[in-house]
Amino acid sequence: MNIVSQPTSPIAGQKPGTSGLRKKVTVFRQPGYLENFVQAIFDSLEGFEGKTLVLGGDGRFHNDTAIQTILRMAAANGFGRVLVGQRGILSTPAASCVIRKRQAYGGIILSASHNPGGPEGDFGIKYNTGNGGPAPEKITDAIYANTQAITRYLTVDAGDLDLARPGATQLGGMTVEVIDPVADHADLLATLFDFNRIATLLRSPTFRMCFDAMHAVTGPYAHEIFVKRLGAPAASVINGVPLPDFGGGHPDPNPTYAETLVKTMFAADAPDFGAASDGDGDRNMIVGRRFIVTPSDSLAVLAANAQLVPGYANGLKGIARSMPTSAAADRVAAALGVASYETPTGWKFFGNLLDAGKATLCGEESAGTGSDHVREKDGVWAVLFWLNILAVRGESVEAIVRDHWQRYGRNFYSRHDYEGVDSAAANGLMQHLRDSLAALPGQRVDGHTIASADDFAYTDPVDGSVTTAQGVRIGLADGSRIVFRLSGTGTEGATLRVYLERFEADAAKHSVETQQALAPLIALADKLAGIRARTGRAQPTVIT
Ligand code: VG1
Ligand code: CO
Repeated sequence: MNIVSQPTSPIAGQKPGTSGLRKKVTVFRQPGYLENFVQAIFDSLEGFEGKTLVLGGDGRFHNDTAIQTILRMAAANGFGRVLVGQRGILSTPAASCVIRKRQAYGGIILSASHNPGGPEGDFGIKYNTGNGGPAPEKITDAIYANTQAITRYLTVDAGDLDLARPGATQLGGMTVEVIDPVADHADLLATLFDFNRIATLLRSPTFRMCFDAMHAVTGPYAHEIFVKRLGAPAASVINGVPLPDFGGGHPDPNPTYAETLVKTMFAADAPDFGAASDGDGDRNMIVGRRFIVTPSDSLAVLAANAQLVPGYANGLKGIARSMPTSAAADRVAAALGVASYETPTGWKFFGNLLDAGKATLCGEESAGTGSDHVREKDGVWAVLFWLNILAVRGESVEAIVRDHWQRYGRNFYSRHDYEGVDSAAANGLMQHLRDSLAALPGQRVDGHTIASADDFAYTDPVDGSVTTAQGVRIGLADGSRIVFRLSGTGTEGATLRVYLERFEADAAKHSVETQQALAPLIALADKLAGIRARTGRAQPTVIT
């Protein structure tokens, strides 16, 4: 088979963000766009000749075409074997699981996660290393540098392969093995949780669950695990068929976009437990009957109840959370006497802590939770963790969370997103905040005393790498906090994220509505950053 060296030239803007390179499908379909980036990945790697690459995606529009292109390029670049999910499907956590279990050199995951799909939607690609986790910045920086210097990409002269049936075929000197996308991941999850106990709960006539796969990648995983292995009624999984455009929806499991689930869980005859996952299956949303669990609280509750779950019964090594995530998990870590870590946003920053055995559980306020079983956040894992806790405690989701607040206090928390803001306005707002940092501490504004103000920088405790400019943090004298940062996953304009947090020890005040409890902070955020004036937005696009 002919290896073709195709001349090409750099394409601007191929800089990976929080989680890989994300652009509009129309951008990815430009000649050479995907090829340049994939070659830049391969050119940043060493010693992969003859080794195994894992390949799969969330099934969104363009997934199948991109996979065929990448297979040809992997063969031309000298990989020995590619393990590709059947029909090109692998959820992000499943890809991480397969990389680890099969000791692959690395993997390529095609996904724009929670971003919408379809011909006018978004597409994305990211590289994961041999530990199964997202490439650290050292590698993503090298990939970006390669995209700016590229002169050729390598491919082979071959047609498309049939990826519908499991089994092996040859592509030039490389073996392509089509694997079951679900089995390895489901088997791993079965080792962590008490499947017998969860099965008893799910088969009980007095317990009902609703899992919304949002027409994204978790449909087949949910069917296999909840329905086939655990015996939940088939109707427990809704929107379970993955569609290239996610049925026109926005596969982001939050109260705004998971509208069907929220309606179901707030109806008079609501099920006992509701959950959803995102485009690529790494996020989770947990909902009780008429009760939404904030992701930051969910991490804290999982940590506090980990001893009830077989895979974590021996204790946690530590708990890591991204900086904007609420400090609820820190309180649990302190009570357990284990270390807590605060990292920049994005799962790639947890990899070293997990590899070094410093952390067992990790979480982000954006509905991502996971553990050292893989090196990605894991939506179905989080759902099983909750089910395991519910099965053991026999209480409602709401009762468990309220009991948690009673014990540890409540970290009122909310994130306000302003999507599609003019980039210059968003950058101007951040610059204005950065310029005011030095003068803020000690100031009194509308009755609040500002205790600290900085732009979050992180020194990795394992390899000493430093990451700067990760978000402006403003701390108040009463322990409340406002964080401002710009999203690194969007494809249109800028998304401003404002994270608000206030601790309340007094259980008598735990039932106050969240936005009301945070109202003084919301007003202060606007005053300090000039959100309305600078963005022209009176309201956030999404509140979580
Ligand atoms: C967002 C979230 C972040 C998450 C990232 C990838 O990033 O805030 O917590 O790790 O998405 O999640 P940003 O830069 O837009 O805030 V996913 O489910 O895309 O893989
Ligand atoms: Co995701």
